[in-house]
Amino acid sequence: MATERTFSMIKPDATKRNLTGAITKMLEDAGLRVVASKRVWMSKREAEGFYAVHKERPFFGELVETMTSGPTVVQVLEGEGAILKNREVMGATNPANADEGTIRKVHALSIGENSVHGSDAPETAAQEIKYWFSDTEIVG
Ligand code: DAT
Ligand code: MG
Repeated sequence: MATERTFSMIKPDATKRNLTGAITKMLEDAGLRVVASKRVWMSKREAEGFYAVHKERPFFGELVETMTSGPTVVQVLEGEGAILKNREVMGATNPANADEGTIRKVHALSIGENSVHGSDAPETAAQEIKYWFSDTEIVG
């Protein structure tokens, strides 16, 4: 499998509980390398743009409100098969369905406050990395 980059976010529910280090360690322990990282308190407009694919969903308002409720840590992760690997370490969207040992099983509070985001495909990974980072901010 090829070395890939994916986009990850540690969401406000997790930063508020001081879990940035604990979650980053779970990502690193899975073989992912943090090649870019910054803390941002996203605006409503940034959250709406980032999650535009979900704008017709009934939970969109709640999603934007949650994502703007505190600081987020946005990261680029690099590794073999990084996109799928990150999704595996994250666990299912609803923590009630997440496998043991996954970030969402261990740390998420609910389906809405589920602690982490990860890109789901090469196209979204490229788009999402570009949404938050310039090329010079990524140091492999
Ligand atoms: P994922 O974050 O696992 O890729 P997704 O892309 O389907 O999941 O949804 C994006 C986010 O929207 C998800 O992390 C939390 C929120 N969300 C999804 N379904 C929801 C629901 N039924 N109720 C509340 N929030 C939801
Ligand atoms: Mg998604």
